[in-house]
Amino acid sequence: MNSTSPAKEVAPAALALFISDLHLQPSHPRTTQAFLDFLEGPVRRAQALYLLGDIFDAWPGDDDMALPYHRQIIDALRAVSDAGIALFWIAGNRDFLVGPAFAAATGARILSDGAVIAAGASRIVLAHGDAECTDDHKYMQFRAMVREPQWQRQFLSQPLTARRAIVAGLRSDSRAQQQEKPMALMDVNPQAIARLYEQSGAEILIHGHTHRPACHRFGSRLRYVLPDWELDEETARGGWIALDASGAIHRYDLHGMLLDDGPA
Ligand SMILES: [Mn+2]
Repeated sequence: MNSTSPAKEVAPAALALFISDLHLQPSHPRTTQAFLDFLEGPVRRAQALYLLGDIFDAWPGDDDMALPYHRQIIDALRAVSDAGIALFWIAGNRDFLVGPAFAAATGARILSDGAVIAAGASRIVLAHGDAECTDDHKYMQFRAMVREPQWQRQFLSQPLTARRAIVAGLRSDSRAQQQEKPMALMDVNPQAIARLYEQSGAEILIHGHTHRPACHRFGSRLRYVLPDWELDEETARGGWIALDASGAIHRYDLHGMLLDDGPA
């Protein structure tokens, strides 16, 4: 089986794949289908899939799992874990209310933001990325509030219909604010990133959130930023990061084509 040309040889078997920021929502059918195809395709040749936040554009609580749209996503994730592929989940700023019932239904393990995994001889720290956007003081205050267990209990005690409306309102507020905020506020803060390396002891960081896909190098430190997925607008974008058995990390575009980051 050596007949594939290099151009067609995409997304080889991997130890782990990393994605974030799909912002899945019923009004984005192409993005949703691309995610389902990804779960059926490249993910099946991996041993683990790490979902690093904002997989859903909104999540009012695990009792919304019965919604047919959510059911479809959950069933597709369940099929992946049933196939023996480990699923790991880190909350984003949109889907931070995903909880134990979702984890049980999908077979995913929920990790804390800043979790560290081993990759050969090196360590990789995983984060959504919102906690490192410390220049956005208003957001950091909001984040501290909504991550409090007491706030979450109180929020989840409201009727589902009310929560759906609140979550939809938060989304449109955040979209309006994003248009007013200076670009620098919307990116990670260098000191916050430095702290993440120091606290974790890792030299490699993978995060999403900023929608600015890249591979940044600072001396021996590497910072990979995941792309967001958007196939319902004119220019389709998306992609993932793969960790292979040798500990090498590569970025892939939406079509599974390798993006060249040059020598490591
Ligand atoms: Mn985000």
